[in-house]
Amino acid sequence: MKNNKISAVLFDVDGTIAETEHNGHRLAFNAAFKDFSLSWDWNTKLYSELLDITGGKERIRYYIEKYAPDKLKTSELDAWITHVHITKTKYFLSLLNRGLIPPRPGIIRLIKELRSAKIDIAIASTTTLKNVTTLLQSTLGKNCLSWFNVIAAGDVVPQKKPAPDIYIWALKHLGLQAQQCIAIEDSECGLRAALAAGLTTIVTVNNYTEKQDFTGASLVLSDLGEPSEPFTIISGTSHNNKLVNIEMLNKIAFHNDKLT
Ligand code: XBP
Ligand code: MG
Repeated sequence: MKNNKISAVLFDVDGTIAETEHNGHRLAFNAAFKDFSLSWDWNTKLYSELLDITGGKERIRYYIEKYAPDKLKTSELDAWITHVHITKTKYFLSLLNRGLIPPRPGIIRLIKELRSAKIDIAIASTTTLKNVTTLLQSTLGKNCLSWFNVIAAGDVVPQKKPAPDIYIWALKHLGLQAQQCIAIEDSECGLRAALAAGLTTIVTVNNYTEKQDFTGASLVLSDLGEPSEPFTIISGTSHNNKLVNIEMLNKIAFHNDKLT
């Protein structure tokens, strides 16, 4: 980190850039299940458990193994899951394209600030690449993809979060060391992945993740905050800042605080 200044920020997508899970992915899974004449209904309580399995295809397989073992007899089960997942992605993209999934507070502000300051911006997500690009474009405008130095998503690595692979892949393509960067995550799985890649990590919680264990994070916040609506600190110190901006990110990275 040159002169105590960060070189890049790596953003998780689902739950961090937008609240995509409850009224996005979950609804899309349920809509796809209907198309396949399945009576499966992923309600809030069940989905909260299923979120421990990152990746939609992996999540469907886990559900089958635990709650619908008869389906294990399906011939070419992996291909069948992929087929269901393609339908699920179609529904999810349609929700995004209808503007039904807005960005979380502070996201647009911080990304624009990083861009103006020429700090690298990267994405490290478990979700399908097309979901990421569509969400970014519906949030930041059609031409925004060039703002991102690296978009790491989905199946580019075999092991999804909490494995560090997607962060390691993103750092390699940024050409940066973890110590020069900060990750922003929303979940314990995501935090574990970022920490295992050596990244200082800030967590912005949501309804699904607020009770999770964020040991090792540098700071846990309600959200990134806006000038008119500062964040709430859940744990850690914000060094007297009321919203996450570059000045604060540099302090967090330099102080190297870690929650125990
Ligand atoms: C996000 C996920 C994703 C989505 C589904 O985790 O777990 O799997 O729920 O996306 P993270 P796909 O925010 O930690 O990246 O169905 O496209 O796999
Ligand atoms: Mg997430």
